[in-house]
Amino acid sequence: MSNVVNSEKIPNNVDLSADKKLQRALEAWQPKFVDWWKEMGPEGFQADDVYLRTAVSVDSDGWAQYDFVKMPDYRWGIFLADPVADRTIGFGDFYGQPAWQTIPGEFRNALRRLVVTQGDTEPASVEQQRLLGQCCPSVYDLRNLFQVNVEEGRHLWAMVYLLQSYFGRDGREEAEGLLERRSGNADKPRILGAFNEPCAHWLSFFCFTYFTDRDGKFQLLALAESGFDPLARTTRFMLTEEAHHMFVGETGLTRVIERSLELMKKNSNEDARAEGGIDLATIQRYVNFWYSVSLDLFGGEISSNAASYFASGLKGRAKEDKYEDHVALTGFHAIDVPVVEGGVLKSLKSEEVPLRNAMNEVLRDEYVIDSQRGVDKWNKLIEKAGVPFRITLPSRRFHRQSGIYAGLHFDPAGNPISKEEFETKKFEWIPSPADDEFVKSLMSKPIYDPKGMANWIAAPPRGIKGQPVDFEYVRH
Ligand code: BYC
Ligand code: FE
Ligand code: FE
Repeated sequence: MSNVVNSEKIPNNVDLSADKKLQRALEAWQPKFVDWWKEMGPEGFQADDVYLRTAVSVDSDGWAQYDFVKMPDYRWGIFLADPVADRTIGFGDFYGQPAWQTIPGEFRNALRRLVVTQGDTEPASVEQQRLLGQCCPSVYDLRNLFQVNVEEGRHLWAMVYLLQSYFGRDGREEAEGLLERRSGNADKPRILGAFNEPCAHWLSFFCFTYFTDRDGKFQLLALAESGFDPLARTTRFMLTEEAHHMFVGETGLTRVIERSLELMKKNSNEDARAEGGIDLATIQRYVNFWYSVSLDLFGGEISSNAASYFASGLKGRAKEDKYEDHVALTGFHAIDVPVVEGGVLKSLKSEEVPLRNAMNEVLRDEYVIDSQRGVDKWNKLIEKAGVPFRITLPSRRFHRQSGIYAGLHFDPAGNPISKEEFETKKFEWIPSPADDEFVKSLMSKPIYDPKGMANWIAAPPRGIKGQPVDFEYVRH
């Protein structure tokens, strides 16, 4: 196991004190990060004691410590999963060669771009979520929000460590840039679409952590295969934390649905909204929205960028081991390509795309399957309650802003429709401003009493780390 140093300014298991130049650069970035956190992190809770887990090692049993901490004092550290002895590159043109401990010059730009794109999403999500504490459904949920936030902060540290140690001056500039862009800001937006969307209430938060953090899971799995070993090791450890973020999303949506079903039973018209809950049709619209913007995060269906990332050994497929052919120079992947004539979408045509160019789509396929799992569980609950409604994931063509379906119009089943039809029906399918207002109105009074639980959500079955559900997780 690698040595962990928790006594230094920056906790780490990378022997930071042996590299004074790097240590100084990171220690110079640290106060800027804390300033960013105070400005853009959870608003109104910076002085509170919060019951948080902190990564303190990469030991599979006991990697985290739980204790009360004020968020600006959180010990954001740099942890890389333990090295695999004699690791070789698992895919692409360099298949079988020793993994790289430094960056081959010709891949420097591509790799920097991947690391910056990954890094940019982490602070972006904290910015998107910064006001949610002020409309929280319970102290338990408030704590989970902050847990996700501080860990996204640590993920930013993970990428900044790579930038500062392997990319010289460019890396230092990129590290500054990561603190300068702002989610949703027209002049200096975050890089990827979904990370500029407002996340104004907890229904969006749960959809975000279910769908958007799940893109994180798959992108991290793909980067964990990287031939650049420090990137592989850092993303492998990030995945340990990621599981909790998706847990928050999945159980959050489960509890909203449970409560909705209870409220429907109470109401003579089975109207959950009339009882101060969120009806299933509204939940479906938020699922449609966050799922579709998260599908965009996988990049274009046919992508020469993806092909060259794979060829160069920079970014593989999730769980590359389970594939037989790691070179992927001969295979094809069928993609339904739009046939557009005179600006009008005529039909879809299945095209065999060379596998390397379809790597974004291969990863998206895995994501679609993984996303369906939670949906199936929700539908079991709904079925058990005797309610005929079913939650569905829309077609991957629906409401896309990037890739081959962007700019075209499809219904949730994936049938091509006209722009006019889409405009007429869109608020049956994605949330309207009125939906946002309604959902926000349910959350106008935050619950800061540990014994309380908002009316629109069921209580969780258990608390955190053996504590009761009504434990005072945040001393506000
Ligand atoms: N929005 O070849 P294409 C997470 C750009 S989430 C805006 O299709 P490529 C987290 C693209 O940059 C995981 N622009 O794309 C979750 C390119 O621009 P240029 C984040 C987009 O390069 C929750 C052009 O469109 N990690 O960790 O194959 C909370 C066409 O490029 C978008 C990563 O993303 C978009 N959605 O793939 C906290 C991993 N999509 O070249 C954290 C690193 C594409 O024309 N990134 N573009 O200027 C990558 O692997 C790739 O960059 C992408 C895009 C998969 C994102
Ligand atoms: Fe993250
Ligand atoms: Fe996450």
